[in-house]
Amino acid sequence: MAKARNKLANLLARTGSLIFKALSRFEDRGFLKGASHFLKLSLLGGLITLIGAISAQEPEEFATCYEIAIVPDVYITEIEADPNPTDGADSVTVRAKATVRDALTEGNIVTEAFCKTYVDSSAMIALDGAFDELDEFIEGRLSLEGLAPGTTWVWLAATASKGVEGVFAPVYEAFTLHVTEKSDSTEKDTTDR
Ligand SMILES: [Ca+2]
Repeated sequence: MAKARNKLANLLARTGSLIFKALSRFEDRGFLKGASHFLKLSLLGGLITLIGAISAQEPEEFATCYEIAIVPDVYITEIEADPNPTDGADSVTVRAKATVRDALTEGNIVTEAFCKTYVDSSAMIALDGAFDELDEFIEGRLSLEGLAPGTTWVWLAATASKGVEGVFAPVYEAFTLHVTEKSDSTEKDTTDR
């Protein structure tokens, strides 16, 4: 019974969208301007009520869509790349600050940090020598070989000792890197002449 009702609701929804499309086409072409608009709205209202009524009779088969908010275990802030723009460099140094979100959980510290581009990825180090605190200043180096001039992304992420790694973590923070060719003034002068 539930399945049949489901099917009916689906069929109605599909039929509704077909009629809706057909009426919209008329409307686009200037036919039945006011009429189709009115029809469309009342038809749509009716269908929604009907589909709602059919679906409402169905407490046993219940589907829920979750929108999951992905919250990082570690916030990455103060991101900078050197040099940026890259000015022909073959690699960049990436620095940032990593801070555990859940500072109230005892013993929660930043344990690892990573950075990556489309062409390279790297583990980052704690600038003070050890991952052992709630926040760490981190640094990594990324090769730019194979990256065409233009704007590209650098992603950074870090893990926490009391995080939920393996579920959604690490969550990467994106940062814009401007890949540019070397602007050599001497060379420019030569070409200009
Ligand atoms: Ca440290």
